[in-house]
Amino acid sequence: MNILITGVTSGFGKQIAVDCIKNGFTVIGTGRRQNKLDELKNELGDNFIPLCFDIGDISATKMALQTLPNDILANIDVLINNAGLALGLESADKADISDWQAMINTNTLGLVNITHEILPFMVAKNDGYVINISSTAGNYPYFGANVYGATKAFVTQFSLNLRADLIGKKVRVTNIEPGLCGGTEFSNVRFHGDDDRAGKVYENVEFIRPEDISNMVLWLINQPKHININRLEVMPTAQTFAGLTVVKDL
Ligand code: NDP
Ligand code: 8X3
Repeated sequence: MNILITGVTSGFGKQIAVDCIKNGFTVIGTGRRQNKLDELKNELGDNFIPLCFDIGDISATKMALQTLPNDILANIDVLINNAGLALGLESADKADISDWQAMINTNTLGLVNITHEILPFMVAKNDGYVINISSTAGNYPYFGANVYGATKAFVTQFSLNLRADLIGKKVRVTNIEPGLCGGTEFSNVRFHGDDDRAGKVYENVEFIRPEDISNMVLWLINQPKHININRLEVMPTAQTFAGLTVVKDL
């Protein structure tokens, strides 16, 4: 089985890549950091094919995919659209426009571009699986999530619309919507390298771990092909839906 995972240089993507290799799959793993991809190649061996490119850059994405042997590119069994990021947690009026643009480029345009490259091969084979990593931030608003949450709402609706388009085809689509997950670089990236602030997000909380997300992905992949899990929303037990805030004497 050939699995293309975007964003394997840390977090969920890395854990999913490690577990997929353990299960005997061939993993095509992407990211922008060549050194991290090299480390993974050393660790994971021949069944790991690294591809270094910025997913927000459509021509770089196309060029990277074209370096794959034809029999692999045309035979991706599972595409896991995981690469993504949040930048900033300011209210919209104080946010940095370049942060917003980077999130849109990566989380929505990047995801759409690579899906557009791979999906026709799956449809031609009448076999395939697209797993998109969205977020609870796409389902519920919270302070400072402004554009990040909006990009994830896009991912969720894109997943559901892909399912609608793929009626009559044996190509499955699942949208995974996690809440608070630690053990990744997510908050370090969100806070632009302020690791102390990032660490505080996870203090005294039993958060979801990359292993939990990877287990879910393997469970999904192992479901019989006549079943499509449309969406999987998962939070730590310690987290629940946002309350509706009321400010008195406004
Ligand atoms: P990490 O920051 O640990 O991993 C993100 C991965 O995405 C890295 O491998 C990074 O690689 C890659 N990536 C980011 N931007 C780009 C880009 N422009 N081009 C190519 N690759 C890119 O975060 P997580 O593992 O936590 O996050 C993975 C996904 O899960 C994201 O989509 C995130 O939004 C989502 N998510 C995370 C949650 C959490 O609480 N952690 C909860 C819900 C969803 P590199 O830097 O090498 O390019
Ligand atoms: C990541 C989870 O709650 O930080 O998507 O938005 S959250």
